[in-house]
Amino acid sequence: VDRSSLSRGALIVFEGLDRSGKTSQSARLVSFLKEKGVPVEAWRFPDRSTRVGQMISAYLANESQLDDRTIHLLFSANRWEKRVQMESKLRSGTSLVVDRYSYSGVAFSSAKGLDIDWCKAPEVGLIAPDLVLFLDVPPERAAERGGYGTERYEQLEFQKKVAQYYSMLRDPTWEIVDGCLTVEGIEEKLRGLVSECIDTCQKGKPVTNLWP
Ligand code: 2DT
Repeated sequence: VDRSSLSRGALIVFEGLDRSGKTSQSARLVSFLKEKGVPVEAWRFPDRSTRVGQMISAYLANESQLDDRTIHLLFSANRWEKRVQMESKLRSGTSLVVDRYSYSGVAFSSAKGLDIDWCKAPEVGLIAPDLVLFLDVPPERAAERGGYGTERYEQLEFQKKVAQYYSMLRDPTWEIVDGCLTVEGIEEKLRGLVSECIDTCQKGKPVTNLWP
């Protein structure tokens, strides 16, 4: 028996439009898990700390121009450069709560007009999330929330397209959570879903790769 797989951590991903509450809910979830003594780390993509991440960051801030396929592959490379570390964290029992992952990669690039299967291809072989928490907020409602920033993509018309592509990416690992509930209401739902997921992973659910 491979005992290491009996206590692996869970890969939990947050997805949703800009201003859907991902970042604050993932922070609340991570503190909750830490208080319970669950080994957990908060991750996010893009990871702007790497050299690839710095190229992405400059692009998002409109400080550099890249064609749509080039930036798509950089976002993917930014996940690939973290894959080994991701797998070893999970196998050593640490759960990861990740703000955005491959679904953002595909939804945002295909919203620009790139072919969805072309967009999915470079993600094949990355670790598949055990749970995707999609915070569902209509684009119009998200736009009303304190306004967007100045980065690329933070515009209502574009966000509407992203929402359409997100809905094509739903798979059995997704839980759609109503992002218009109260902060506490959402938090409560997330806690239940995540505790169950961590439990299943501890009991030996295998680590698999994209796409499910
Ligand atoms: P944040 O505001 O969450 O840092 O997102 N994006 C993100 C992509 O286009 N492709 C990807 O693979 C990922 C992870 C979504 C920065 C923006 O980058 C977009 C918003």
